[in-house]
Amino acid sequence: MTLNATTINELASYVEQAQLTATAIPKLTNQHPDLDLAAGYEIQDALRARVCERGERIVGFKCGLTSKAKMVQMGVNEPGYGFLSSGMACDNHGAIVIKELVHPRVEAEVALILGQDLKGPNISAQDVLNATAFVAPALEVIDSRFEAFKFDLPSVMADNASSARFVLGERTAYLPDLHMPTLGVVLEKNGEVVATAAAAAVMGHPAEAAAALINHLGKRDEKLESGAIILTGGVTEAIAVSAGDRMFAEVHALGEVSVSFK
Ligand code: OOG
Ligand code: MG
Repeated sequence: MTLNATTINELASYVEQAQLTATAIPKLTNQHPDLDLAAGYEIQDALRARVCERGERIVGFKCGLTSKAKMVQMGVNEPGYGFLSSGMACDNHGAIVIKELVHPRVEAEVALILGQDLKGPNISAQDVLNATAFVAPALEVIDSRFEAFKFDLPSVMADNASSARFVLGERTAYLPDLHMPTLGVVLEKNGEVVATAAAAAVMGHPAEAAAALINHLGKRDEKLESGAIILTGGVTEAIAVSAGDRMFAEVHALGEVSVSFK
């Protein structure tokens, strides 16, 4: 790790304030060029502790930058991971207050909900599927706190992988005959199709992304608990939204999910 504990805590507080006040800040590596990926995750851990101190619960984790479309859009070539807290969850077909966010973008994702605890580092996609109780269509609202939505991997992991809000559609019990890679995903903005993909866009299989997340956490001696929600990553590029917009996604065999912005 490249930064000392005091700096890690100060940066976690800086990012937290940017999140709470919906204020754009320069990416952290501008001021701290020695901030590496390990330090980025240390800041994310300190941020997680602060969110829990505020009374929120951790309800799951997310994978980010797991599809080619997302990596190309953001100019990054490796996935990253973040936590999902109770305050980020929004009702399906509900509304999000846009003033609480800096410059939100919406992604269509496949969510998995575990029915058993899982701990890495040697978890396979098949292990994930064996432990999966439910699947659901999801919309993730990401909101980089960094100016112009521009960052590098250490900065974005310090900002909890741009996590802001998420919406789950109805959960379906996961049955092993569901072939996830060929599930079609259609993302619409205000009734117009804006992006399409198959779930295989995420590392060939969304469970591969979930396994990578669990192995990442396992290396840090953390497990995912039964009931945890896993967002496996946007299957297409993220779509910018403003007040009045409604985003809708349908995932074949899983159903629909929508959210509007006011
Ligand atoms: C990082 C988070 C990406 C995804 O699903 O790929 C993400 C970002 O693009 O700001 O959530
Ligand atoms: Mg995402």
